[in-house]
Amino acid sequence: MNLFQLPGSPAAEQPEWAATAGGRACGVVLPGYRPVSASLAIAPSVSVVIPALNEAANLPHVLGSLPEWADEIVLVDGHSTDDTVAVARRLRPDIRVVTQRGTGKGDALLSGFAACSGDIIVTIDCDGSTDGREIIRFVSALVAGADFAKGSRFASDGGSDDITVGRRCGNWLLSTLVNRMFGTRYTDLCYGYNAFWAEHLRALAPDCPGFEVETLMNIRAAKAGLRIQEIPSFERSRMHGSSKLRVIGDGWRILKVIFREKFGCDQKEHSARPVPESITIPLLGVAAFGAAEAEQDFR
Ligand SMILES: Nc1nc2c(ncn2[C@@H]2O[C@H](COP(=O)(O)OP(=O)(O)O)[C@@H](O)[C@H]2O)c(=O)[nH]1
Ligand SMILES: [Mg+2]
Repeated sequence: MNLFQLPGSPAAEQPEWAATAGGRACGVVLPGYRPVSASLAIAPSVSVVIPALNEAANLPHVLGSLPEWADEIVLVDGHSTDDTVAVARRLRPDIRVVTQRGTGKGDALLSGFAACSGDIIVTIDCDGSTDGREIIRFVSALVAGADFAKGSRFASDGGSDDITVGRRCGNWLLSTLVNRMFGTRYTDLCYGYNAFWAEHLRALAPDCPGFEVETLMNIRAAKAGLRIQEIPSFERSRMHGSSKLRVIGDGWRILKVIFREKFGCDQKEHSARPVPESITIPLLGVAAFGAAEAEQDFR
């Protein structure tokens, strides 16, 4: 069943509620709708940010899994020594390649966010473990009312072929710590698959260099009172190459960021933190119809 009016359809067939349905709809059928599934059309533009450090071999799979309705793909190269950039450009001539200034995944994401022009920003890894076909779940949750759609390998039908026993235990301990300290109900703290409205970049302010970036964003989303929805996601094994994460070193950085966010800085200081000049906060022209696919479990 069609739950929305697409441009070009006879006006008489448009259901009365169509112009007002959806939390952010504004009473008119806006240009730019595009169908993303049989029951969902969106108007907001979607940018996908992919941090990549020597991931040339994984790029065909990663780029091939992205939905064609994504407006912008931003690859953030971490000074790769393989042909990551050349392969990306060959596979997707329209891809935006950003070279990060510093090092680390957090630094890469910040560079990528600054280059995005979309209303919605999705982050996805470049190791072949995260499936671009799940992006619809994240976008559905956002257009249905969430501010921050947070991937989780441990919520309902999520899972992982990639995580080791040690990392699973560490993630559980750190998630439990954050939940106790910040009153959240996160099931997965350290996962790279997330999405949010670009207007919340200032609140999320991911100003850290390394793998602690997802933890920082999750904590700041909670501190800013954003509506957070966990999205079940399945993480497959990395396809080629090996993980850049060091369990002890990066675990320690994550622990430090948790305590810093609790005891080291107040909200006033945080919201005053500068955002790179090139981050734009686009005006939203959003309407969501038939977002039945999105779960309404705001955390
Ligand atoms: N640009 C950039 N990307 C990075 C850096 N470190 C990791 N990444 C990317 O971040 C993603 C997750 O890294 P990965 O090694 O798979 O970590 P894991 O999933 O936690 O084991 C991959 O796409 C990496 O290429 C970095 O310093 N710079
Ligand atoms: Mg990985």
